[in-house]
Amino acid sequence: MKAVVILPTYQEKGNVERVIPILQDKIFPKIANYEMSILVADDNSPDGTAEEVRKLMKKYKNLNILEGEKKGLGAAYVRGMTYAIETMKADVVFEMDADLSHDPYKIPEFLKKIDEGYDMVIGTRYSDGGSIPSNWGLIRKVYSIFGNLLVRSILMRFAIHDWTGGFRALRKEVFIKEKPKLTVFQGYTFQVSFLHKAVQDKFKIAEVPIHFTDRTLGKSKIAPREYIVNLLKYVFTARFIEILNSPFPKYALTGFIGYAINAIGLELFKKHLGVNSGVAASMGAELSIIWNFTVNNLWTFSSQRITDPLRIIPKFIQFNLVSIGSLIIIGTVVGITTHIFGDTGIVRQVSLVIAIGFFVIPYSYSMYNIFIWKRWKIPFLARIQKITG
Ligand SMILES: Nc1nc2c(ncn2[C@@H]2O[C@H](COP(=O)(O)OP(=O)(O)O)[C@@H](O)[C@H]2O)c(=O)[nH]1
Ligand SMILES: [Mg+2]
Repeated sequence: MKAVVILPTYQEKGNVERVIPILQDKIFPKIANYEMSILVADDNSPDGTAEEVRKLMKKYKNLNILEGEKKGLGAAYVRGMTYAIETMKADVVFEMDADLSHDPYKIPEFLKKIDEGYDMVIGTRYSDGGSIPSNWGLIRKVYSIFGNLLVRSILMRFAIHDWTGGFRALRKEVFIKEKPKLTVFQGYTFQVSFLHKAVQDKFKIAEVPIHFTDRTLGKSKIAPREYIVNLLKYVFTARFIEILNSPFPKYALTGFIGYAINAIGLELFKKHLGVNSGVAASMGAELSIIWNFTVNNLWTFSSQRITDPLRIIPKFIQFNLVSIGSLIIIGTVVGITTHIFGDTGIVRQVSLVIAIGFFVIPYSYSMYNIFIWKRWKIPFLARIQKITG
């Protein structure tokens, strides 16, 4: 198997001089099962980075350089990975900063994960055994930690601890599959978008804890403001598209119609059956529950559809229990708000909307996904999920 370490460089003359000999003389000789090479992806650095690399190429024959226009980090990686895979015939490519922030001695650990069958290996600073530099100021640490936490939360992907880092190894299949989708975000956002696409496509991802060290030579190329704007743009848009493509819009439409069925049912049962309002409302509610269960089962969660007649009845009972939870939520919220703000029509209606929007929707959508149709596998709930059939 062939592995290529890609070093993107812009103005890193002093650093390539140091990192390349370490890789070639100290790391590569220790790796037996891979044929190792380096590809420097330089963007015509004015400081003579490329000349320095060409000098080293006389000594190291598996050192290569690919020069291009400066279009940002992501573009350099896309260009580098394409060249490494198509021309150098790499099976595995590494992303690694050239400024020695990433410890080259960790490379064998990444390859071990690849050997274990993982498709992509992520160096993580924010999990046990990893770290960011202790000499960073408080503000910088907070930015780094919270920025990363924000990405994890918006994308709702908590299993991966470090989204923004750039020390990674991946099989060529991952890049070949994701390359067509990597054209928009060319800067540092490349790291988040690339990883996100790989996660969406269910590539197997492993983590290796790393200690990130501050560079001692040269300057960081990151433009924080531009980076933050692009990053937020990416995570919000990507998450929005994920929600649109999820069962959520169907669930919302079904629930909205269910609400109308409940309201109309209440009036019709009262008028035609002559029952009192409480009974008519309950009948309307049950009709709406039957509607929600049927349509969600046939349409919203069609990929998890329950068809076995023996399972339908217990599932329907479970579904009713979940719905009772919604009723309790609505009763509690409306009860409390009318108690505090006065029992007027406007308070009742506003608090009903709040109860549904902020509590019932997250509650019922999660219950459906976790317990009824089981789209979400939650590790610590696995046993309860099993018991609930
Ligand atoms: N080819 C290329 N490399 C870049 C570009 N921007 C950053 N790099 C390289 O990417 C690596 C990480 O960049 P750095 O500025 O150290 O980012 P930081 O560690 O987040 O501050 C370094 O090796 C840089 O030289 C770019 O536009 N083109
Ligand atoms: Mg750096």
